[in-house]
Amino acid sequence: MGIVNVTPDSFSDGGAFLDADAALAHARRLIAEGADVLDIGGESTRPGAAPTDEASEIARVVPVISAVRRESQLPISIDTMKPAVARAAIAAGATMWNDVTALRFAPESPATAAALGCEVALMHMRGEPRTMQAAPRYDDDVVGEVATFLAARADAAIAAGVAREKIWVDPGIGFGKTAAQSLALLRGLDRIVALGFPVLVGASRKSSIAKIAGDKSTEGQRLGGSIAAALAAARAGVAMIRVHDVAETRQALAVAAAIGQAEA
Ligand code: HH2
Repeated sequence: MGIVNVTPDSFSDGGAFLDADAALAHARRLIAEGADVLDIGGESTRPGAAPTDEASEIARVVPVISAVRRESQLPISIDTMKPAVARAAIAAGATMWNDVTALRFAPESPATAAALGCEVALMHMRGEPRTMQAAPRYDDDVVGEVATFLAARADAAIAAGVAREKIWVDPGIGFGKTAAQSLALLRGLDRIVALGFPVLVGASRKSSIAKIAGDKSTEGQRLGGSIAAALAAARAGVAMIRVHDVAETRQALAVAAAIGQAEA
């Protein structure tokens, strides 16, 4: 899954793709690099980010989704917590609703997801983006807590009418987690996979990569660590990996898969 941020303040590439034409150019590049899905977002969820209003978010993402859809049949995911934005994005051609609040932001979110009939990614987050990194605490077993939460959110989505086979789950690396907790989740991904839903994981360029590595790298300097996380995720059975660097990640996954294959 290649990331297309249409925001002025995303933690990694914010601002660079604010212009719809620039976002489209970036989307084209990720498609050429071999992305299987594009994740298009118009609101930053970086720690401390200010919320974006619904109309601005729609105005950012819809032109990009429509433009990509005009030239490609690739699945498109809309990264939003707002049901109105999800509705507009799906109408413009998106096929998945990627919700970092796991359909908890608005009371009508689960019913909206059911009515849209699209795929839905349910992500674990402790708190909300503005405050989530303020001393996140878990019981001893962060993986167990996240797995229990994701199972409960999947149940809630199904109860609201979302088809079971449309549901993806995501442990939310870096969302209300210390680097040690994110590391525990990367180590315990097999237990999230065991829930029985396809798993999506995004560790690409996140600050936890630098903290785990013990370096002072900036976002653009975290490709090596991001690839290490992607390989571990693939090994654990994760179905989709959300990344900024599609070509490099694909190459790493291809080589790791080839090495892992029995000799013909
Ligand atoms: N991470 C980010 C945003 N959306 N969605 C899912 N399902 N999983 C993630 O790990 C995830 C996500 C944060 O990354 P990015 O979009 O690059 O930055 P920003 O949130 O500032 O737009």
